[in-house]
Amino acid sequence: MKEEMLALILAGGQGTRLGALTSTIAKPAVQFGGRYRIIDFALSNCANSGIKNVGVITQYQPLELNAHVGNGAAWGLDGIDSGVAILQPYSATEGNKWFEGTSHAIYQNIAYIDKVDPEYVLILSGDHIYKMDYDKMLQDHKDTQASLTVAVMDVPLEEASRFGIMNTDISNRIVEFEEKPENPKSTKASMGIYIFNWKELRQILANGEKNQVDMTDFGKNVIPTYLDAGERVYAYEFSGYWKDVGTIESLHEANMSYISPNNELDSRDRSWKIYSRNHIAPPNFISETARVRDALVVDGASVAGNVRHSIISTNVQVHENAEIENSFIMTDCVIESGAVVRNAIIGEGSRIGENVEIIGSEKEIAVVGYHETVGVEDEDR
Ligand code: ADQ
Ligand code: ADP
Repeated sequence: MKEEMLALILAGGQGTRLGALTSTIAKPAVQFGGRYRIIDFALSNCANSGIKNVGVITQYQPLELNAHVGNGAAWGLDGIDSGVAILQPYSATEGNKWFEGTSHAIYQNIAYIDKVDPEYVLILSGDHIYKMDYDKMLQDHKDTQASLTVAVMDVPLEEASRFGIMNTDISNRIVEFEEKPENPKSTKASMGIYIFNWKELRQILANGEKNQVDMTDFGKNVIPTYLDAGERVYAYEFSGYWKDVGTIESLHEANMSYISPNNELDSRDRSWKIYSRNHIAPPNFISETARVRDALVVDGASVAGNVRHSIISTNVQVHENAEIENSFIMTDCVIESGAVVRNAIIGEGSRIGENVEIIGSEKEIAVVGYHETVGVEDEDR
């Protein structure tokens, strides 16, 4: 089976900066927007861009992610000529060899990629919130006859040192690239989204292994190697909404900005839908005592308390006199009477007891992990 472009989603990083929210769940499987998980954005972009085969490279806490992605049916990726493969690290003969970095993770999956036999590979991160047509990027890659195309965005100078930063010439050819520079000289940032000609990348990764040259990471090793070799490396400029939700604050901010129907992501755009595994739940119920403003309330929720500028996910209960403000409440939580939740993220299945206060600030968002019970008397459980 010959495929033009295979997408590989890197979904294995540990995500330590998300603290309690990634203690048992890989970052791409963390919930978003009341009905999604973060990886839905990359998977939906693939489906909407006409990509048929997607490999999801996992490593850390993959259980929830595997269950969520399943056979890919939710994204229409379960056809005769399409599919999603969950790629897990396996024990090599010399011991347990886990994926070390982004390009090493690709190297470990050469057998799978060869089986699909694509002309091009599209490398994506599983933890970005955005909508992007990868087919346009592929067109650009072909037009410039590039060996490698890197999607780029302009970022604020004070954030530039978190990214791969580059300089380009007038034709958008990358002439300089530095991974997370201390003193960035430009604001053109890599989005960690790459299109490679597979044969070439395969060769470079294999040579690295053979000659014991470090080829662990795309930003640190592979891109500089391409540039040193004089390969045609081009920038593909992206200008829409794009958010790397790697920290609690950025995850909170992305969720809060998602509430408005006129959000920057344009989440109600019907020409580019975001799909997810469908959990059927009864209609949400808003009781007579409830006061709900500026909020997303998802199926199965029942609200009797006060909710303002927040996301109430599937099957959440907000009891009478509970108050929720500027917060993201994940699925299956119970917020009991008199509890106050403000500037917070409450993880799946948690219970906030009567009159308990979970209060953060815009700068320091309060977090409750998964299936936690806060301040509930023993006899109530
Ligand atoms: P970072 O985001 O810092 O920079 P990194 O954390 O190494 O890159 O990983 C990117 C993605 O790959 C993440 O989704 C991560 O979870 C996943 N990942 C990492 N190691 C993995 C492994 N061994 N197996 C499977 N998945 C793995 C990168 C680029 C920068 C660019 C930013 C944009 O290096 O140049 O600016 O992305 O966000
Ligand atoms: P099913 O896939 O049949 O719904 P699960 O046991 O996986 O079965 O999940 C059911 C529960 O999962 C529901 O109570 C629902 O609240 C919750 N759930 C988990 N993740 C999500 C999500 N991302 N969006 C909506 N509901 C979710």
